Amino acid sequence: MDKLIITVAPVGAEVTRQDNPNLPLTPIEIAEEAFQCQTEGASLIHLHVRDLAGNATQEKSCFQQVIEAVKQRCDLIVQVSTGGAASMTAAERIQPVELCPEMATLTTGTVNFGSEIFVNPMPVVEKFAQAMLTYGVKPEIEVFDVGMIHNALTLVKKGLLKLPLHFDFVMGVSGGIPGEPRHLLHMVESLPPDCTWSVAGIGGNELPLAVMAIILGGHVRVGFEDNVYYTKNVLATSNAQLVRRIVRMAGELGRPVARPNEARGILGLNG
Ligand code: KMH
Ligand code: ZN
Repeated sequence: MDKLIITVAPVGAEVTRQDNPNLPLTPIEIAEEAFQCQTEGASLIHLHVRDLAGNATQEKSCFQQVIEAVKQRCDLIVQVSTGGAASMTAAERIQPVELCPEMATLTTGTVNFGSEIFVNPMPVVEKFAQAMLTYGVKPEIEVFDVGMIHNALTLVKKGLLKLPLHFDFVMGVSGGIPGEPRHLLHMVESLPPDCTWSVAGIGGNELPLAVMAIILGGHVRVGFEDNVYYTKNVLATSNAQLVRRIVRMAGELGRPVARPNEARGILGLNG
């Protein structure tokens, strides 16, 4: 089993300070949180960013500022979101890929997203995949439902994605696949050999699915984008607190945690 890669998603496009007052929003705050999370054991940061008014944006210059601030404070693998917010256009969402980050997300299908629709028709997904090839960015396939795995494998056949792929199973979104163990097992069993995967459980799904991933040889994503609570009705004090708990549980379960450069090796990012 590989060492455990812990991804932190410290701020999503939808989460607000009303949900958790400890949410980092500015470049300095996100970079400080990144540093604290790396100190605790994270090796990858999944990034959404905000404009000066605190609104979600995919503006390249805003991403650049945050990426520079993060890189000054720590060595985490930077993965930009191309999902953005459900209301954004594809042209808006793809912008940060042009900054040539180490990784970017690629959602391979459309899904209901609460009361909205997260729109990803295949021609758009193909365009995003082509952009990632052009800019030398490793995709993380964001899977909100099981058909998205098969869509990704179709893109492999078309030469737009390369094996082995890294998948992230986002489980428990209202409209997507529920966060039940049997669904995680089915998705893991649907992957081609040598692919890697992580799980991002939404809300109360975060911790049980993380424990399953630790046991099964997958990897784990935590953070305020997915879950703002530490336990039921108790808000997390920071993203780092959520990372620390996963490190502790991995230790109890005998799974060593990967440092950023070890995670780069596992994900094939070295050169
Ligand atoms: N905010 C969601 C609509 C991603 O980052 O790639 C999409 C999302 C996925 O968060
Ligand atoms: Zn995201």
